[in-house]
Amino acid sequence: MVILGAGPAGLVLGNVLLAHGIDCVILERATRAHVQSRARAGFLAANTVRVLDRHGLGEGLHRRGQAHGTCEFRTEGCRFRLDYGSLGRGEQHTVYPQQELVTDLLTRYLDAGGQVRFETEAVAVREADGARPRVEVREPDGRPARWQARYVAGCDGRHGAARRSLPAGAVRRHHRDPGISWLGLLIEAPPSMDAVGYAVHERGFAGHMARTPEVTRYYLQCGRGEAADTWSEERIWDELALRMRAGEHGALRRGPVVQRAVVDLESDVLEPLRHGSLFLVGDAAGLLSPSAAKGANLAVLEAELLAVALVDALAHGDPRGLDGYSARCLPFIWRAQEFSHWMIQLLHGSPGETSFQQALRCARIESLRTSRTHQDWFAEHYVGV
Ligand code: RFL
Repeated sequence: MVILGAGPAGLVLGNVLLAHGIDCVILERATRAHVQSRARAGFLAANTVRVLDRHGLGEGLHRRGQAHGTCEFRTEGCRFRLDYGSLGRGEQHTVYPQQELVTDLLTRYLDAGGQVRFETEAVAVREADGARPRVEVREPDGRPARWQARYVAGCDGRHGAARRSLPAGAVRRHHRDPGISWLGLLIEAPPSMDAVGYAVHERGFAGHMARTPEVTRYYLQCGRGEAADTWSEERIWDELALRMRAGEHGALRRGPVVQRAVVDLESDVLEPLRHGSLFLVGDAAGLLSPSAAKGANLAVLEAELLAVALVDALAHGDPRGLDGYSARCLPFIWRAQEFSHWMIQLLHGSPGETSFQQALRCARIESLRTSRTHQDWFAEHYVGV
């Protein structure tokens, strides 16, 4: 079995396969240090924790993760909190930085004797429609090489070799781009409040999310095509304070900006998630905008579903799980997409928004503030995958 990519998807898959005695190798383009320090997600859903626990992979997050169950909305003239951890199904998030989860999964996989080839870039997957697919790679010294296996799992993200190798017409790509971008910031400062903060402002959205007691993620809606480095620290803090209405609701805790990147809130889903012997998992299967923090959670869920199906096929000669993999995953993916897009509509005016659309958005926020039924629905989808 060849796995492309050592992100959450590839590492959960590798760990479960290894625990069931399935021989596998992970090919990873980046260095180990890079993989272990790439800060992205932080909010793990209750189901993600259950999946990781089922395979003995949750020890670190139970030791160092923080339970989180409150979000706060700030709009013109109104601020309210939802204790989503006690609404809906009563489930909470565990805040645990993605790079720490990846480090735990990688350490566990290597300790169990798993193989990872770092700095080995998959260039193409060939003959995926047959029973002996081949992965062409560039070795760390730049030389070409190839790996062959019964199956290949494409866990190499949206720009990876798995997607690139799909022949035209093999899968359908559903795509949506609402034309909105966020400047994602990691700031070396404690969280400014004990809740996820969503600020809806006429100058654009601003968000606040805890990561660790020392580091906080902030988002600022920015113009499409704007370069992250054109934002000075002064402008960042001015906009954050203005949009989060710090004057009214309390000052933000400042610190150096240690990472910045512009993220376009694009989404897509490939269908089916299989082409012959090549399976798509995580961001390679579908890209979610970070508006509802679902990407890493879906990656873990899909990796488990594929792992179980591969164990049935490779250890017990039963291919039915693999045949059903795509149909099994897609409803989860579409539910997550639906909620992510609902969040996008709630938090931003679309470019060219009419006064009518703006009033609808305010009415939706008001409903969320006042309707217990709406709050339960929100909580169930916000934490659920
Ligand atoms: P990853 O994590 O991108 O890992 C893919 C791995 O494949 C390697 N790779 C290759 N290796 C070999 N050959 C090639 N040709 C290769 N091409 C790529 C890469 O180096 C990498 O190591 O994909 P995976 O495993 O599918 O996991 C997906 C998640 O990382 C992603 O969905 C989340 O980070 C999304 N996301 C969030 N998700 C959440 O669930 N909760 C959050 O709070 C959350 N916050 C976020 C996010 C994503 C963000 N960005 C940067 C888009 C916040 C941000 C800012």
